[in-house]
Amino acid sequence: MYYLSLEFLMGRALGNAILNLGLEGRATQAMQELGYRLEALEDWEYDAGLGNGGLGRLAACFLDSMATLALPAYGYGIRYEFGIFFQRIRGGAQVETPDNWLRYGNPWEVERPEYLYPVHFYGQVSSRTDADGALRFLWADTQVIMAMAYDTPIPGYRNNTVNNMRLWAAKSTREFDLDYFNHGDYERAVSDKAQSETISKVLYPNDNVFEGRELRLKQEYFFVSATLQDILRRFKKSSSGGFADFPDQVAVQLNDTHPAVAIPELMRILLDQERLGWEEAWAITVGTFGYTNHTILPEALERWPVSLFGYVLPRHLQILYEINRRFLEQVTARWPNEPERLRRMSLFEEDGEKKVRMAHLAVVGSHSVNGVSSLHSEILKAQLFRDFYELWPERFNNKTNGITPRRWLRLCNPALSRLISERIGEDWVRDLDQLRRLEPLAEDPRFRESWREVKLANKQRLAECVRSLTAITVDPRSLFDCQVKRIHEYKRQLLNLLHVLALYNHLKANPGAQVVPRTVIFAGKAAPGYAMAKLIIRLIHAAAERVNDDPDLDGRLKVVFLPNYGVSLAERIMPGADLSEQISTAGTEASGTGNMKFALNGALTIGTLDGANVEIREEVGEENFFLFGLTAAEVAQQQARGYDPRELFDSNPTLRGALDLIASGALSPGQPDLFVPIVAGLLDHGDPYMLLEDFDSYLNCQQRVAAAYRDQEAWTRMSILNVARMGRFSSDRTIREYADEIWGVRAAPVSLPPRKRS
Ligand code: 26W
Repeated sequence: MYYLSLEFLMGRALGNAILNLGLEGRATQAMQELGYRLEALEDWEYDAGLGNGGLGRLAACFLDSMATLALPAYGYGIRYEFGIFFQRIRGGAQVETPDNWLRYGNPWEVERPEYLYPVHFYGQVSSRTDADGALRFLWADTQVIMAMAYDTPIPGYRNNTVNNMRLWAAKSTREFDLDYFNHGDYERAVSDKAQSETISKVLYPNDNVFEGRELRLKQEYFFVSATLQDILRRFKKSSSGGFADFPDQVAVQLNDTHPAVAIPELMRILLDQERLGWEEAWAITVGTFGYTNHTILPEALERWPVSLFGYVLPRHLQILYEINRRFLEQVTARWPNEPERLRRMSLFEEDGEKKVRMAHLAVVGSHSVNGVSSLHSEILKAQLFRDFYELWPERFNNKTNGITPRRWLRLCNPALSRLISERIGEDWVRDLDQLRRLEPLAEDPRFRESWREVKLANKQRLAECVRSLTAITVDPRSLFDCQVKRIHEYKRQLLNLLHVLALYNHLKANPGAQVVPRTVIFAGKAAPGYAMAKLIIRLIHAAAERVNDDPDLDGRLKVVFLPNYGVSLAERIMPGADLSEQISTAGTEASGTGNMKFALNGALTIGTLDGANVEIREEVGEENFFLFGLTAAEVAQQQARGYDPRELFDSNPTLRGALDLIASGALSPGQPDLFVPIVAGLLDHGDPYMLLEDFDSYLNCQQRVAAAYRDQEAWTRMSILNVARMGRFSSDRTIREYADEIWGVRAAPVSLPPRKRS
């Protein structure tokens, strides 16, 4: 099984390796004897930040689960020299600096110069007829870049299995050395050589927005081409010849469309190199690939200009045309005389600049298409891929995301893990459904007391982290209200902020008000080119400045933005959270996985019926979940009808008060117009994510949250029940479903002979 992904957000490896290998006791002791704390040592490791957000972290959780389930599975991707940028805050604004994570070397990787493959770009295609009368295609005059393998071990949890993540680095070919002899320009020869190695230099920092850059297309093809050469080498080594059983021996999962060029690439290899006929090659290809969709946001869907695609990959463009011709023939056979349907389904978008629709390619070239939560998979069938679902209903399925309980509970929350294991043993680490056995303990006052003590200690740790990162002091007894994820309009950090400003106005108007003290914590990176997201970060800082410094509030409200959110910071935040903000407009968040990390660490969720929130609520019980807002169906209706945010603005004084605070310039002294685009986006540009529509419902819900928090016994009961019922959201469950229903792959457990004592 091969998991192809442009992103793997691994975070740190040391603690995870020690845990999975069962070396915690010995490693801790060894460090102690040397006069160190293991934790302090762990803090020196750079995060491997080779991803943006949810999709990249999901890939990392999947690798952990595949190894733990002893599946014969490989991760394949790119060894970026620079991962996701470091976020710093200067004057309340995001500043990006390069993540030079390899600066001091990387002890976890093994260089494999023996796995070195040529990858071709550009050039021309010519055709000729063979001696045997067959039409052959020749892709010539290409530029060649070498792909060199770097392997990182992926240890399973205490099962003697170590899988492999193979990442490719670009290396120039010797031809670049000979370049000098062609033009006699030594400096240019060296710079051309260096230029050719830029392919694996840097991760594109966009999350959920497509940018059609030539270098990005080259990255996608570079790693796909090297990976397929490696897969074919391994297949040929172990098979008895012939490709008939290729789909039985090989499963390739495409993590979104980013590696979808693998489809025409496998076709090219089978047709042009292995000389198979089209029909046979196509059956093998479709039988091999599965495609996972992770977003329906139109601006995130990959649509490459045909001119660019054909320039970089001319032979692949030809193959796409032929795939499309045959596909549309099939559509026509099923629905004669429906030109509109052909236009909708084509692999090529024809209005305006002609483009390749990578999502359509991925659906046509895969035997399985899945969404990442039940709601999202239904939306795929009913909307984004509706026509395709009518044609091939059997291809569509759901695989609700999950998270690895090793990193996201056992490793990041040792205190809670200890408390749990004291009562139900340690099997939950491998079998998260075991957490159910905590349910009766929710009624035990002494257990609840211990549960609260653990949470408080984790909040103290988080408060210390807040202080050291921001110099802001927060009270661990206040409600820790957390929204941490990429900054994006659809995730509605602004809605959260409107609540903060409404609270602020309320406290200013009612100085003696007895409210539940809150610490509202934000963290997340904005794509460097996403102006509105960056402005939202500035607004959060402006609000923090205003709120935190106001003596009238005497600590009843604090706002904090933690810089440089990533895997390691998440490991600090999740255990210390009371409230998890999962407030995207219904129908926009494919799944979410942060929602699962919070709930597994005992935070309660305030959320919409979006993504996996729906299933989390079903599992933990509606009485243990704070629900608000329109449903996805209501959002769609409302959008079809068209709605007027001004009306809501005029009729709701609380909302008006909060928005006026932003619009008046009061939060940005000296720059009165700074935040005007934010207010204009809501009032003048139609409020596409319906913040105003959900505002009232959200505020009411936050009041229910505060009321619930006052009753600490009841809150703790809910917290315990949330954790007890999270078993379904283990990525072990998710991976078992992929293995059984899509890949047809079974565990290959490793048993070692008993170790000799020395
Ligand atoms: C080409 C630019 C680009 C880059 C990344 C477009 C889209 C992406 C990703 C697909 C965005 C992403 O990370 N999606 C998230 O995937 C998670 C794992 O399935 C889900 O939990 C999140 O809801 C979804 O936003």
